[in-house]
This record gives sequence, structure tokens and C-alpha cells, in this order.
Amino acid sequence: MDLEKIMIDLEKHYPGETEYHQAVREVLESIVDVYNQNPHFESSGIIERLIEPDRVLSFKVPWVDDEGRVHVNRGYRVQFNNAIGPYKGGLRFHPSVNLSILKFLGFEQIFKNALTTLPMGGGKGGSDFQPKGKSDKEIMRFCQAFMLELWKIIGPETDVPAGDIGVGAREIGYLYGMYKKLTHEHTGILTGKGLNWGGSLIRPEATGFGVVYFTGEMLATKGLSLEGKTVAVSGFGNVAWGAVTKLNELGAKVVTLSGPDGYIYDEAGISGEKIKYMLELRASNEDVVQPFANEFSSAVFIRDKHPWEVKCDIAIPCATQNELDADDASKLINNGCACVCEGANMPCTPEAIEIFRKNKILFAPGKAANAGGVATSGLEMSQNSMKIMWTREEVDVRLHQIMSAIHKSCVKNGMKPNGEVDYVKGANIAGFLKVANAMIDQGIV
Ligand code: NDP
Ligand code: 2IT
Repeated sequence: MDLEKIMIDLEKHYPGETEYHQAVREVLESIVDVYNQNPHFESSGIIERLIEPDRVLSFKVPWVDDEGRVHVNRGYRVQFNNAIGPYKGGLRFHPSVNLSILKFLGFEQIFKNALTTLPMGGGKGGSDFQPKGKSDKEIMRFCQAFMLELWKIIGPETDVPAGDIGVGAREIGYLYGMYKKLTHEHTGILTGKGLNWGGSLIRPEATGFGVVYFTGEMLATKGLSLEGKTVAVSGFGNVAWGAVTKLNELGAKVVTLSGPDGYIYDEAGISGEKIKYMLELRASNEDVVQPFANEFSSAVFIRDKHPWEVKCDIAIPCATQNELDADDASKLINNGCACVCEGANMPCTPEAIEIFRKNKILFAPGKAANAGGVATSGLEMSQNSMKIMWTREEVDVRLHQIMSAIHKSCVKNGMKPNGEVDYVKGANIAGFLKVANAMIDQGIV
């Protein structure tokens, strides 16, 4: 494989799509040896076919606000690869959304979904819509307008979207309502649905729980556990909430949360009613964490900074891509942090990951560590197909088993001669082999 030539071609075809280039380069660097050992991959053009999405739908989303003003946003769905199952992946509503971000997320989703052991291909979608400050009715009208285009290319055996940043249970409800009206069908077309109409127990918690289960597995390889550990978490959304909940259950102390305005440091630990308050803060649609410090006297608000400067044993970034850079990585290490587990997608920059590698920090990439969310979406799809509903315990046991299986795959494919595990390499190789072999079985299509 001529990695540099592939990257030059990609950058020429898609100039400026830096997040997409970053995600592709990381995977190619991990798999180059495995790829070169198997001539079938090269003769089947696997890389060229894998790094190009199957198709990208881009559409206009016109909607009317509460004052009667008309707005137009851009909507997208990237159907990346369906070699092992229907396209599957979330929808992101955030003003920063563009095709580079959705292609990076869709590309990552291919390997993540392959790691879950379930039959799901990779896709992603969303819009540059800003949910912050919008009324409930405005959110509803936007979701309805978005689905008026999206429904044409999705289906329970074709492409099954879900939530991501800015898309939670409320948005999934409004999107679902419009899909149902357009198709006359009540079917498992989205995951993250309400519990009364096809949703799965544990889906809201699943990504965060899965991240913590994965962190526990990594620590266990060193004879350690989460009990008594101090943890820095970023974000205050769905993933951060699930992670903080499970960390507390397992005896760890969470000392930070963050938002676009800065971070909260709470030496007493973020537990109990403070976790409930995270949900209120998120539901307020205001996009800030500062009010947390007004509510709880042990909490301090630090404006315009990331939480990676605090003393902690473990860091779990759960906000967004490239939120933890080389400087942050050095600060974490100098403060004694020994384990970094990605809750968000690609939150650590390549330079930060290199620093973790050099310092032998336990580091897990998002496509392995945060796969519990989409895995539980896969479990929701299974329940919908069978028209049954599993108990909380049943879903949680399956989620736990899947996270253990992902950890095992990473260890198997990422074990170095010195006994250390390169989880980035392990996750990329395991996901790649499954998808590439399926593509070979199915011919050049
Ligand atoms: P939420 O919308 O619930 O929360 C996202 C958090 O990140 C919020 O605190 C948000 O603040 C912050 N954030 C988003 N964009 C930016 C930005 N550009 N700069 C600073 N902060 C930002 O989303 P989720 O918790 O669902 O998602 C968090 C991460 O986890 C994302 O990377 C997502 O892709 C990933 N993920 C989500 C899964 C899921 O099932 N939900 C599954 C696997 C991964 P605000 O929105 O107020 O700006
Ligand atoms: O990044 C992700 O894995 C998600 N946002 C969840 C996708 C899903 O289909 O549940």
C-alpha cells in the first residue's frame, strides 16, 4: 500500500476536509502491515473502495421559527459502507456540522460497528442546525422538515439512523413521527426511540456505560480497578452523563465536566443529585456548564479552559472531536494520569495520541471504547425485529459482553512483542479485517 499516495489523492479530491483525512490516515497507518501481507486486498481495490462513501445525500431543510421567519439549513446523510449490514450511525445537529465531519464520523462508524459483533454497516448524517436557544416547537418543525428529505433513502433493512450531538430522545421522537406519517409504517427505522414505542432499555446510558466497562477491562490488564480512582470527564451531554453514572456506581470519583464555556472542577466528586442536575442543564438547551457552580458550593467554574489540567488518574473525553491536544496530553501525564479512554469520537488529536504512546499510557480509541452506544442500538433493532422487549438486566449483560468482546479483539490484534497493547492498532485491524473480508466475499460492487 502506498499510504502517502492514497492520502495525496484523497486530499486532492476533498480539499480542506481535514477531519476526514485525519480519520482515514489513522486507520491506514494501523492496517498497512496486515494489508500488505494479503495480496487479495490490493487486487480487490479494498482501500480505494473503503475510503470512498457509497453515497452522500445532501439536501435543503427549510423551516419556520416561532416568529414566522423562514430559515434554511443544510442536511446530509453519508452512507459509507454496508458490507456487513444496513448502514447504521447517528445524526448530529450542531452548527459546526459539514461533510468533512460527517465523513470522518461515517468512516469511523464502519470499523466501530464491525467491532460490536453485530451486523451493522457504517453511516452518519446531520445538519448545521443550532438547537441552542430553540423552542420545543421549533425543534419539532426542524426535525419534521429534515425527515421530509431523509425518509427517501432510509429503511429498517437499508439505513437506520440514531442520535449523536444535539439529537436525543426528543429529536428521535419528532423524526420518527414524521417518518411514520410519510410511510404508514411503524417499524424500527431509528434507534434511541422512546420506551413505549420500540425503544430499548439502557440505550440512553449505553455509550457511557460501555466506555466505563471498557476502561475497567483496560485497567484489569494491569491488575487495577476503577475503585477509588479520580476521573476527569469532559462534556455534559448524553455520553458524559452515562459515564459519570457508571463511574460512581463502580466507586470512582469524577471531578470535572465541561461545556463550550469552560469546565467545572468539583473536588467533592460529581455524584447523586449532581448527576441528575447534569440532565437538567442539558435539557435547558443553553449550552453552558457555568450554572453548575452556582448550584453546588463545592464546584468551581473555570472559563474557556479544558479540564485536562487537573490532577486525575483517568481521563475520559466525552464532548467532541479534537478536544484534547498535545499540550493537554502532556499536562495529563505530568499530573499522574495513566489511562485515557475516548467517550467521544476522535477527541484526541494524533499528536496527543503519540504522546500517550511514548509514555506508555493506557489509551483506548473511541471506535472501540464508545461502541456500546451503537451496539445497544443493534440490540434495539434485534428487539424490534422480534417484536419483544428485553429487561434492563438482559440488555446490560449483553452490552457488557460486547464491550468485553471488543476489548478481547483489541488485545488479540494490538498485542506488541513486549506485551503492551496498542488499542488503536488492535481496533483498526480487527474492524478492517471483518469488513474487508466481507467486501471480498461479495465481489466488486
Ligand atoms: P450531546 O449533544 O448530548 O453532548 C455533547 C457535548 O459536547 C455537550 O457537552 C456539547 O456542548 C459538547 N460539544 C459539542 N460540540 C462542541 C464543540 N464544537 N465545542 C465544545 N463542546 C462541544 O452529545 P453526545 O453526548 O451524544 O455526544 C458526545 C460525543 O460522543 C460526540 O463525539 C459523539 O459523536 C460521541 N458519541 C455519541 C454516542 C451516542 O450514542 N450519543 C455514541 C458514541 C459516541 P453543546 O452541544 O452544548 O455545544
Ligand atoms: O457515534 C456513534 O456511535 C453514535 N452516535 C451512535 C450511533 C447509533 O446508531 O446508535
